[in-house]
Amino acid sequence: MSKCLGCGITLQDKDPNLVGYTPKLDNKYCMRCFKTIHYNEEMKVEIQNNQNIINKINKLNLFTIFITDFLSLNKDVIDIFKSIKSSKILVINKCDLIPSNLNLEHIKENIQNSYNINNDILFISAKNNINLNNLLNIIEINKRIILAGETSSGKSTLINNLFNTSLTTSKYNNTTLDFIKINKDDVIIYDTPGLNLRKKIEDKKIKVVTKKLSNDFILTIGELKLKGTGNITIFVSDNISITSKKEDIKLDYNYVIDNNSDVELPNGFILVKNKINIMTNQNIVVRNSIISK
Ligand SMILES: Nc1nc2c(ncn2[C@@H]2O[C@H](COP(=O)(O)OP(=O)(O)OP(=O)(O)O)[C@@H](O)[C@H]2O)c(=O)[nH]1
Ligand SMILES: [Mg+2]
Repeated sequence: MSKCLGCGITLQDKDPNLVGYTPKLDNKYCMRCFKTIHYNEEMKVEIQNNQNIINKINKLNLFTIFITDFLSLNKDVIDIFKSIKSSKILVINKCDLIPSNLNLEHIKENIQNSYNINNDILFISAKNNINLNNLLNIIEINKRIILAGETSSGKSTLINNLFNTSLTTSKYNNTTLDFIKINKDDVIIYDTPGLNLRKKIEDKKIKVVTKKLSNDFILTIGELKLKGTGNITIFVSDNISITSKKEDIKLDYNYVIDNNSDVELPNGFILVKNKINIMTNQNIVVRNSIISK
């Protein structure tokens, strides 16, 4: 049975409604990849179970490059990173989007402290070829590698750039459907299906917005509603809407947030430099700030 070169799924010519369909079994790509590559069309598939993917990664037990990006980094992502048993490195991709006034070395130390991890962290841009030589050195040393991480974090883009492969990449979620073993000279690298932790949206730009909170107006950032006192700076994907208006709703959760903290958001975070009091419509997770001094 041959596999699609783009997403790793086993090819089949029986059912156009199932994954892996191609009208001719000697085609190299499935219909879904063909449509993604040529028409940038989204064809949704059933989402795979994260734990199954993690179990398979742990069973292979190879050096793991775990990819995330600056806005996606949160406790859920780090918990999954920690659950990978082999030697590993945390790679923060899409560093081309990080505001240039932020110090990456400083952020790296803060991430290690905030999340209590002692693994190495590397900032790269798979798309813009930033810092890829350092990653290549790590790959050369370890030789047998798994690339894992959230969907749309840029795993397949990275492999294509490093090894001149033609894996399917797209702005949509769940592009890669199965483990894909790539052999290049003396290196073996596995691309893997992305993990699904929340709806990942396309990150074109990071929006940085400073707001003065008030008890009279409700600030809405994506699905989070809050009011309170003090100043905050919001770092989110520019697709996330931020509005402030009078609203007659009850906010049930009360928080005092300390100096130099971040409130995690699904696609970003809120920087709190000086202590604030807020009320919110949902539970929030707070960490020691990864960018504050
Ligand atoms: N700005 C920016 N975008 C990137 C970078 N790397 C990848 N992308 C974009 O991120 C999106 C997802 O890339 P993929 O390589 O398909 O991501 P993936 O991790 O393989 O996704 P799955 O196969 O769904 O797990 C695409 O739109 C890429 O162009 C980067 O370094 N910077
Ligand atoms: Mg992929």
